[in-house]
Amino acid sequence: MKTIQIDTHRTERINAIIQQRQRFGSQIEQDKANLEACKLALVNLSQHQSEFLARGVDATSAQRLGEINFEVINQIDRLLGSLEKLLSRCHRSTINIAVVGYARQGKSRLLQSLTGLNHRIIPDGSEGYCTGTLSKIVHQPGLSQAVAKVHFYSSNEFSKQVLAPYYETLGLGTKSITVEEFARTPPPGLPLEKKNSEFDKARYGHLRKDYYSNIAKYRHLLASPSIEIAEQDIPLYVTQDSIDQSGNKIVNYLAVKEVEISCSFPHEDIGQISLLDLPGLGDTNLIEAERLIKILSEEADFILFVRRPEANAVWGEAYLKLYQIARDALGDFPLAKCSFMILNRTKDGAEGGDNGYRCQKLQSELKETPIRVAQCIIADCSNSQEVFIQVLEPILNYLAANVESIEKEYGRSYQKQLDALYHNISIELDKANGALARYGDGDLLFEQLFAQFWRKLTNNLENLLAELKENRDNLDNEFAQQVENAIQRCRSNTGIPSTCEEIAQRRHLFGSYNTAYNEFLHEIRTTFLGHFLYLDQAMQLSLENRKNLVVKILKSHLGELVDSEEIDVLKIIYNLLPDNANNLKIGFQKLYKFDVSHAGRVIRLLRVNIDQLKPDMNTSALLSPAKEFTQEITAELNIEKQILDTLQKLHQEAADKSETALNRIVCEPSTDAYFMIEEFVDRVLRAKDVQLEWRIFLRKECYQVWSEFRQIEQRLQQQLIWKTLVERASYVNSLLIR
Ligand SMILES: Nc1nc2c(ncn2[C@@H]2O[C@H](COP(=O)(O)OP(=O)(O)OP(=O)(O)O)[C@@H](O)[C@H]2O)c(=O)[nH]1
Ligand SMILES: [Mg+2]
Repeated sequence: MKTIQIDTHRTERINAIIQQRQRFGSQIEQDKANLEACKLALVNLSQHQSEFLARGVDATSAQRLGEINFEVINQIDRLLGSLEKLLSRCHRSTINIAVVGYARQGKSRLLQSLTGLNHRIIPDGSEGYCTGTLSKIVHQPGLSQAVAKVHFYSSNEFSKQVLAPYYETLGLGTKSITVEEFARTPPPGLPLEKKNSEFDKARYGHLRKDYYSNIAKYRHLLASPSIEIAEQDIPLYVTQDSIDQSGNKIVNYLAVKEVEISCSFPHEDIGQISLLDLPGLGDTNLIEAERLIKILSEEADFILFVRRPEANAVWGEAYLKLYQIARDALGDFPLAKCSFMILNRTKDGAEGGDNGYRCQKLQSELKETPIRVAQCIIADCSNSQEVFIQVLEPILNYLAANVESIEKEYGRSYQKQLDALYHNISIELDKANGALARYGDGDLLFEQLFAQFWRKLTNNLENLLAELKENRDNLDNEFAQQVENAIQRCRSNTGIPSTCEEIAQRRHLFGSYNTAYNEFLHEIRTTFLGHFLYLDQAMQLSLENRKNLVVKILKSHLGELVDSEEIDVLKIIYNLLPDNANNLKIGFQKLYKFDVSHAGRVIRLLRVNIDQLKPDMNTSALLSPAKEFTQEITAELNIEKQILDTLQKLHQEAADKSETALNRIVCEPSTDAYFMIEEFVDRVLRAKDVQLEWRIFLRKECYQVWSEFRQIEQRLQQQLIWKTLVERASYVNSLLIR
C-alpha cells in the first residue's frame, strides 16, 4: 500500500501524548503494587485468623477474631481488576479511536478517510446496515495486504451475551436459553404488552428473522476457533449485506465477536492510532449497544459520535437515548472529555443532498441537550483532507492539551475507590489490632482463672459441708458395720473353755481352781478386748474418707500441682504453701493431722465395762476368796460346771454392756467429720485475707495448676506474630492514600 504523506510533526505529537499517558501508568503501577502488598498482608492475616479459630482460643479472642471481615480482600480484587484495565490503557502504544452512531451515518466512511484505507478493509454500505460487527483496525508497517483475525462467540457466550439480553428485554422468558434450544424452537411470540411497541417489534424481528432463521448458516462458527483471513474476505465476516454467488445473504457476522484487522496505513504518521469500527446502532440492535459500548470502555481512548443530519433533523429522543446508553455502559470512562460529535456534512449529489444548514443548526443546538462532548465538529466524512484537518487535528490538539486532566479524571475516580478501600481496611485492621490484645496477658489470664477457681472451690466445699452437716447426727454406716462385726466376733470367739474337762485339766495344772479360774479371766478379757482393738482405727478411717472428699475437690482444681491420690495431698499442699500463708497452713495442717485413733476412745469406753473380767474386781459369790474350793465342795457342787457358767455369764454381761456403749458412739465419726471439715473450710475460705494467701500461692504455682499458663509462652509468640502481621497490613494500607 502506498504511503500518502508523512507529517513528522503529527507523529511527534501522537508520541508525546502516548508517552505522557505512560508516565501516568507508573503511578498506577505503584498503586497496584501497594494494593497487591495490602492484599497479601490481609490474606496472611485471614489465614492466621482461621488457624487461630480452628486451633481454639479463649472465648473473647475468638469472638473478636470472628468480627474481622475479610470481604475487603474481594474489594481489593475488584479494584485491582479496574487498575489492570487502566494500566493496559496507560501502557498502550496506540491511541484508539472508536466510532459510535446509528446506521448509515458515515462511520465507516469516516474511518476510511482518516486512514486512507479502502472499502475492502473498512467496508461501508450504501444500502441498509453495513458494518455488522466490532472491528479493530491497527497499523502494521510493511504489510502489502491486510490480514484479519476473526474471533467467534463460543456457544456459551452466544447464549449469555447475545440471546439472553433479547429474551430478557423482550420478556420471552427468564430462563437462559442454550444455542441448541434456540435452534430447535423459534422464540415465543412477543408478549401482549410489547406488541404495540414499534421498537420491540423491530427488535423481535431482528432476533427472529436474522438470528433464528439463519441459525443453520452460522451455528457451526460458534464452535470454531479464531481464524485468519485475507483482505478480500474481510467483508464476508464484517458486513451485514454481503451475498454469495447464488445471491444468498452471508450472515457470518452474526457469530463474530470481534475482527482484528492489521494493515499498513497509507498515512503512516497516524500509525499509532488504532480504530474501532462499530456496527451502526438502531432500533433493532439497541440491545447489543450496551455490550458493544462496554467493550469500548476498555479499548477506546476517544469516541467519535457520528451523525449525518437528515432532513428536519433534531436532537430527538433516539439520540439522547443513544448517548445515555453509551454513558451508562462506559462506566468510569470520562465520556464528556473524551468524545467529539462529528456532524457528517454531505454535498449536493450525495444522498440527502447538501446538509450544511442542518449541520450548523444541530451544532448550535447541541449545547441545549444533555449530550456532553468535548467538541462538535462539522466535516465531510468522505473527504480525507477535510477529515484530517477538521477531525484528526482537533482530536490531537485536544488530547495533547488535555491528556493530563483526562488521566487525572481517571485517577480521581479510582483514587476515590482507593480511599474508600483504605477506610474499610482500616476499620478491619482496628478490629484485628485489638483481637488478641489479651491473648498472651498472664496477669489477666491469672485473674480470670483465679476467679473461676475461687468460685468453684467455694461452691464445692460449701456443698460438701452442707452435706456433712445434714448427716452429722446420723450413724456412720461403715463404722457401725465395723462395730457390729466386732461385737459378733466377740460373742462367737469368747476364749471361754468349751468343756468342763478343759477346766479340770487347768485346775490340775495349778492344783487350784482359783488360780485356774483367774487365769481363764485373764484370757477371756484379753480376747474380748482384742476384738475391739481396731475400732479406734476404724473410726479414724471413717474420718480419712471424709478428708478424701476434700482432697478430691482440691485436686480437681489444682491441675498438675499434686498428682498423688492419697491423703498426703494435704501434706504436699501444706509443704508447697508460702511461709506467710498462715491461715492456709493452719487449715491444711490441722486437717491432715486430725486423728482420733490415738485417743483410744473405744478401748477406754470398753474397759469400764469389763471390770468383772478382772480377777481382783470379780465379785462373784461363788468364787469369792472366802470360799476356798475343797475336795468335798468340788465334788458336791460340780465346780467345773459352775466355773464354766460363771465365765459365760460374765462374758455375756460384758458383751451386752459393751454393745450398748458402742451403739452410743456410732454417730461420732459423722459428727467429728463435720466439725473437722467445717474448721478446715472456715480456715481456708473464710479467714481474714485468706483469699490473698490463695492468690499468692496460686500465682507462684500457676504453671502447674492451669494448662493455659503452660501455653502462655506459645501464646505470647503467636500474639507477636499476629501483631507483626497487623502492623505490616497497616503499613501497606497506609500506602494506599497519597
Ligand atoms: N457522499 C457521501 N457519502 C457518504 C458520506 N458518509 C457516508 N456516505 C455513504 O453512506 C453510506 C453509508 O455509510 P457508512 O460509512 O457505511 O455508514 P456507517 O455509519 O458505517 O453505517 P453502518 O456500518 O451500517 O452503521 C455509504 O454508501 C457511504 O459511502 C459522506 O460524507 N458523503
Ligand atoms: Mg459502518
